[in-house]
Amino acid sequence: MQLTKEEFKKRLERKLDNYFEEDVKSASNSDLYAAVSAIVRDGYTPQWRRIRIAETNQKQKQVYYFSIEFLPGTLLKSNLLNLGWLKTVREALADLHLDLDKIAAAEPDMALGNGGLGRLAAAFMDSLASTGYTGNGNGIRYKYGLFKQKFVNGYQKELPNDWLKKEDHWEVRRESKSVLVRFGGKVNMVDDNGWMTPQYEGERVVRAVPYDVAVVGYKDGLTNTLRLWDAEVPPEEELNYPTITDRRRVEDLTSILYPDDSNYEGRLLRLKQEYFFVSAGLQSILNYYTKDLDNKDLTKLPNYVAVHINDTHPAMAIAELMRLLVDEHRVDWDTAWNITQKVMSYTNHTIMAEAMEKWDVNMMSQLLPRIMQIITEIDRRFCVGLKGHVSDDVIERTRIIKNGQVQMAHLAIIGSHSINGVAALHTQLLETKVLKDFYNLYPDRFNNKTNGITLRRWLQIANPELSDLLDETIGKNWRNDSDEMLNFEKYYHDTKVLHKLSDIKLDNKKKLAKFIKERTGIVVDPTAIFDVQVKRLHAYKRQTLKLLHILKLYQDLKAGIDHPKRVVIFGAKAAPSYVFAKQVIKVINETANMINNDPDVNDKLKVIFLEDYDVSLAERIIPAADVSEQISTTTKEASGTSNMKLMANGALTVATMDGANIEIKDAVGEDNIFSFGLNKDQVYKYYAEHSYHPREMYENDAVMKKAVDALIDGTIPNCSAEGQALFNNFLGDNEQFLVLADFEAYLRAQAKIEQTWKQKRLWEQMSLVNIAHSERFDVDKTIERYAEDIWHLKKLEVEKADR
Ligand code: B1N
Repeated sequence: MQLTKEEFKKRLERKLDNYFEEDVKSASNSDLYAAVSAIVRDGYTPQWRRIRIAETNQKQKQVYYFSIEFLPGTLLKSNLLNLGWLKTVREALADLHLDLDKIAAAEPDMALGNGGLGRLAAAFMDSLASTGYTGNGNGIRYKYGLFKQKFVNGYQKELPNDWLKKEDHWEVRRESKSVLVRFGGKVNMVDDNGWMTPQYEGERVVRAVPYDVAVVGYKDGLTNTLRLWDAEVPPEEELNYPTITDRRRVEDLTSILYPDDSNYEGRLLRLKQEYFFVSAGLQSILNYYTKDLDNKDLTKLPNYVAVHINDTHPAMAIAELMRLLVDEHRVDWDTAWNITQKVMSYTNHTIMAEAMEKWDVNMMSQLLPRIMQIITEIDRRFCVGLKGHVSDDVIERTRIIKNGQVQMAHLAIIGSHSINGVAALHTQLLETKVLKDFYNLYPDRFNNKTNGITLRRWLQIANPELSDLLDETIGKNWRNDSDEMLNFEKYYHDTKVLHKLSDIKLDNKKKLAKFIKERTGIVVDPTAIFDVQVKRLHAYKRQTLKLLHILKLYQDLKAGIDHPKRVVIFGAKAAPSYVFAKQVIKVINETANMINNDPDVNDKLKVIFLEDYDVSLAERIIPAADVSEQISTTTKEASGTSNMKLMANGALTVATMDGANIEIKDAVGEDNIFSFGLNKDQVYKYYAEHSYHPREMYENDAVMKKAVDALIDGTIPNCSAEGQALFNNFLGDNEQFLVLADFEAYLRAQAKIEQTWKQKRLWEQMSLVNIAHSERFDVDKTIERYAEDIWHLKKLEVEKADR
């Protein structure tokens, strides 16, 4: 049933009255949010139930996406959009003098992820439901999401993100689906009627309780499930947890999300978290298979179940499925291994050495004795199988257990039928460099799946004005079929459309300017170039290169050399233990302070570092961007996804030829992107020959020297130690991110940006081309490729959504 405005108003009154004894006039935004979200829940719940029944009846294969992070952001507007109710509800509320955006702002972000990896997992959930595949998320219900970032004297401080303080309106606790997960103790193998069976002694038993969140597909899509696990003391084990400390240790298991992005720390609690959600997820899958589907033949499991391992964090799924099959279901090893490999697939998200998970054998043996035995056996058989077929060196390099450590990527590869990278270059580097030995062993397992983004959120929700312009020009069907966005290119010479495009951008920039004023007190000119770098703070992402450019612009302005007005906007969190990243934040903040308060600069240049970048803030910044900064050291950014969102919103990209930037360039053509910098061969040449000597570059380039010296000559107040740290880093022999090597090329690219900015029409045309070609990064296309090539899914047959 399509919801009418009148019907919505009636329901709203009823909910407000029932829940809060309020009416629309007296209710707070938070009450209104609770009431509207309840109406939304009522809207999808019947279908959610029907889909589960259809799944069981049709026995279609399902994918389970295992990820230690999911980063959906807020759900109210996206659920409204996907139900087809967004416009109606917005208008009905307006009739009542209420503002949907203000009501929606009462929802805390569901920030159970760090950055791109977690956001991708959330995008995949939305897309599976929207394209009609039954796909389920499996993850952790962290009590505290990613920390809230505050700046105090320019330094990053972290505050807990207690997102569950207010009740979450989307989750449903499913106590009946709870399972038990075991840690520690000793394991003895005993002969039970000819089957070697583990007997556990002194282990700790934790209860995993699932909280299900509905994933509402777009329009005629499905309603799928994101299952997040919480840890509790099992009622039957109360006596084994006599003290508060004992109990707290159980609760701690799911209390925090590790705030590291593209990095790895071998902490015991993290290992516990990984096993916890992997074991719980697999047990619930096997319960569904053997009980709900009433299937006793586990050799058929791969026809019904695909498990996807999102980076190595859930790689223990391979050993845990072996354990469940062999120990609990008494499947023989070879058969179990065959099943496991067919079920499992793995995505690699980084080639950064410091992000590669390796667990200490002793730690794993103590925490997960049976899992360690199973991994040891997998490793042994792997080595035996290769002996004589390849050199011993290859075996040594590829085996799972080495130097007292378990290499999780090796486990993931050996136990999966598919291994993919997240952009063409990244996959190529996996095949030819990082995982070369494995590629030689199993060439057929490797494939590329370039990332995608939820265009629905980044256009229809974040940029409704641009979405309306697309409707007016190319018709509305792009909302269902993103291919049609290519038709927007036909308006390349249409002056009216180009003007509209720039009016919309200006409007979005005014809104952001207002927000910046409210948040920081700083006034920015909406007609300036809005130059945006939003992503985690990481040395390889090179916010530092942007900083050097800012210093150069500042020095020019001081010397009377003119530049078009520019507002540089940063959003970035640093991992709390990442010293260098935090030093960069401090120096950028002090530089911003200096520039923003220098009367000589006037408002020619402003630098705004917005606190606490998250999905909601992204929705404000991205539609207002003119320039998208994608300036990582080539080979280091696996894909990037902010590059795609910014492009879809008409920002022009300045980019190294790294990650998916290359594919953006392929899509728009070289005239519609500002590419610069070292290519991958040049980068690897520096590494191979140890021939990067930045000091020479610095001594021989007066402009570079002047910008870099600003870090240490007292130009920037209040950060001499941090400035010195950056200075030393840039000039260090063989500095691995090659910041100074790209400096000059970056300045040239920025000069070209200034030239282009002065040709307003050309800028608008380039922007239009970028919007049109962002269809290539529609996550639904990515998901179709996963579904077809890796998971082998068919779409579920359901009656068209009756919502
Ligand atoms: O995954 C994104 C990519 O677009 C980015 O290029 C890539 O950097 C990012 C350990 C990670 N790689 N590795 C992580 C996150 C958390 C963690 O604890 C590693 N994130 C990425 C999506 O493919």
